[in-house]
Amino acid sequence: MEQRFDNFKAGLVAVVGKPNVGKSTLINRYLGEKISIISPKPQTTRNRILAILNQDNYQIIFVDTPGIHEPKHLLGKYMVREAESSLEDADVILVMLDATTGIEPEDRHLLELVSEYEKKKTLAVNKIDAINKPELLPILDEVRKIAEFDEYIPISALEGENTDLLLQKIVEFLPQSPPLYPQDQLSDKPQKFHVAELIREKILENTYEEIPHSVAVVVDEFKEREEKNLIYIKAIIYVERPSQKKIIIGHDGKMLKKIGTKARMEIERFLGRRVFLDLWVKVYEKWRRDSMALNRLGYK
Ligand SMILES: Nc1nc2c(ncn2[C@@H]2O[C@H](COP(=O)(O)OP(=O)(O)OP(=O)(O)O)[C@@H](O)[C@H]2O)c(=O)[nH]1
Ligand SMILES: [Mg+2]
Repeated sequence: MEQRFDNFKAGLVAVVGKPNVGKSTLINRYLGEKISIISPKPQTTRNRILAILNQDNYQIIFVDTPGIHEPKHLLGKYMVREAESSLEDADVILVMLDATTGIEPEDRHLLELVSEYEKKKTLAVNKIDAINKPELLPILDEVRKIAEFDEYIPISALEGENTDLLLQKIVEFLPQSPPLYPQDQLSDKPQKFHVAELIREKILENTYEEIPHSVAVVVDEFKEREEKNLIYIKAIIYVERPSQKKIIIGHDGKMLKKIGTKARMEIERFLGRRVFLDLWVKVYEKWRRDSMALNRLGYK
């Protein structure tokens, strides 16, 4: 029987904010899946990723975006462009702030930018689990001087405080529309993308300083091995310098093994299949500053 969508709502919700405010944490909470990787390091998300929440009477297409910052190289420029362009297509704009840092220049820039859009806008001040409640008021006062929102909601994406209320407001703001994507689809990215990201997440968890930012991961092969009932995945980890390659491989290959084991476990959970993960590390000098390299590594 053909489904009717008389009372259905659907639309794009751009989730924007400076790096590390908790955009991906919030979206994963709503989806109940790790659609986007998360880390305590800023600039974790690098691509615009659609995460699709399907319910009986609505479909929210969350647009997870890279944190908006002052770019220092071509990769950074690409990331900020991905984030800012998501505002154009959005039906609803959700700006996130971090209650623990207050309003910084990057937040101010973004607030000024979104104030130019005549769309439904919600402000979420995140990480309220980590502050004393009186610290919220000065943040909201400062926001009001720069931009006006339809809703102001303090939340904790980590602990789920007020996240239901925020979701309810987002649904209210959605336009009447039939679903925009098939209702069994969770993301706009292929499985290979999510696999590469899960590997990158494990690298972010185990490396420091410049390395997390210098790493790109590409899945080279993704093959069904029916005789063994598993999926063979070959992935290349690109770094910018031989010294970084040495650190990622580690003494006797121990670091790469640790990254590989942790990544494999998450990938198996994500795919619901057994996986053989074959990891290689290669040096690709200055890839973050090279437009051809960015294209080849999936930033296009
Ligand atoms: N205390 C606290 N920490 C949070 C909360 N939400 C997210 N975090 C933490 O903040 C860090 C960044 O979270 P992400 O979800 O990766 O942030 P993001 O905005 O997607 O960051 P980018 O992708 O770099 O732009 C992680 O360590 C999260 O665990 C929260 O509500 N409370
Ligand atoms: Mg993110």
